[in-house]
Amino acid sequence: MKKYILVTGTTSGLGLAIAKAFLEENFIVFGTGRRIELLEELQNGYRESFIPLCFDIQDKNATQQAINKIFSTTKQLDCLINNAGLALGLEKAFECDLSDWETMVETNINGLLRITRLVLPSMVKNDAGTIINIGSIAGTYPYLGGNVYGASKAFVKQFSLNLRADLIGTKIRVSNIEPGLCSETDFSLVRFKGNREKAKAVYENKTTLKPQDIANIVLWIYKQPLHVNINSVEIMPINQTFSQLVVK
Ligand code: 8X3
Repeated sequence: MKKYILVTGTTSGLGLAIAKAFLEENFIVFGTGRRIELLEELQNGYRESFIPLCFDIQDKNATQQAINKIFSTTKQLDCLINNAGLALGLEKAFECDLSDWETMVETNINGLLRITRLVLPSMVKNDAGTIINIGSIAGTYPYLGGNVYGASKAFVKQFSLNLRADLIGTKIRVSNIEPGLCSETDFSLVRFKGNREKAKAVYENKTTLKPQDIANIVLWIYKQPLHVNINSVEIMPINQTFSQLVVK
């Protein structure tokens, strides 16, 4: 029997690598994103195995319509990967743009909440399913300019744990993956609003995680025996580590 998975944010980076990993395992992948041409590129490669859902995760009605489309195709969504999210700006809290904060909350928190809430009842009904949220080490370790981005990922972390609490007695699994520095994504380009120089400098001369590293871990979590729930996985490249507390 075919297995169905929904991956949000599949036009680049982690979402693209995760979608491909599951496509290679013969899943039917619903992939969301705003850039239709990139979704179509993926569809051209994988034909009917990839079903593009082109919409903005900030749009409540469009989200509902996309979820309706999924459930008109299958009654059993086996897995939801909440990957779509973004960081905007790296300014200090008293200098940054308030609308950037609102966009991050709307995407990283509200977008994720809406999709999860719309998908959950069918998983509960089927008493099966896996939800894997893409958090960040920024949800645990504060850094200068991380303000609302980090806070939104702390939300994802705690929401994942609280979902586990609510889903006691069901066979639904919930995991949160918290990657550190990861290149070959649009993350920094988006954070620095298209400034390629600044985005490039974040990764220059550094060993970084790659989207494929995260995709491998997502697949590993999914493939665990059904009684095994990986609560969280925190991943950094070998050369990223902790800094001491600052005293001034
Ligand atoms: C991305 C990791 O450290 O750049 O979520 O915030 S970090």
